[in-house]
Amino acid sequence: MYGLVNRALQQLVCTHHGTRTWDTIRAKAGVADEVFVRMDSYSDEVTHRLVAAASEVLGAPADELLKGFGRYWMRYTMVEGYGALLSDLGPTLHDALAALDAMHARVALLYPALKPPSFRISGVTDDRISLHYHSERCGFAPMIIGLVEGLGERYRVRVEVRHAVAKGEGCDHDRFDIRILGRADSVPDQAVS
Ligand code: 1DX
Repeated sequence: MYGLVNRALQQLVCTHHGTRTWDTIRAKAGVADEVFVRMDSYSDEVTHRLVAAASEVLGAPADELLKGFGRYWMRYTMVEGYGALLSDLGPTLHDALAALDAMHARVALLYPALKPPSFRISGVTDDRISLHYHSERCGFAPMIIGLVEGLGERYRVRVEVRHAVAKGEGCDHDRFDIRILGRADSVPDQAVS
């Protein structure tokens, strides 16, 4: 994956736990890079090893870290100058989820080494959406939960995301069942941290 992903992970850990903790994680993961180059390609293994090491060092399940990383990615890419890509996904969360492939197609025009995941929606009602996630990659499903929660923050709606079907359980992709619980205005900000 593009170095941007590992940069985001580094930034997330450094912000919450400091650079010394990051160095411990990096050493445990056996990753020599002190910085990641945004537009260089790295093996997915680097990201997986960093998440596994972070899980050990921080004493948090890897799935939880990936979920938090998904939420963080939405804010990080905004701040790092990719906001425009994410700002015209449409007026509602439904629209945004339906527009993810088009968004990735635009990113891939700019960054040809991108191996974008693919998303499809089904079962749409006013407050429910199923999101089908196809990817060449394995192990990132928990991050998708956080990404959808992060999109929810963007649209100021409270969402509940359930990993309904995991890839491999007789299915070639993951499915997430999303429920929109209401406007986010009334939520205490623990939902944002
Ligand atoms: F629901 O692949 C909302 O490298 C979602 O299965 C999901 O193949 C938003 F400059 C710039 C660059 C760079 C911008 F080239 C990426 F470096 C991409 C910014 C997407 C914002 C996908 C990152 C493929 C790298 C992938 C989990 C798991 C997708 C990460 C989340 C908006 C992004 O992203 C999987 C790669 C961007 C860029 C967004 C992703 C690669 C997503 C989402 N992906 C690189």
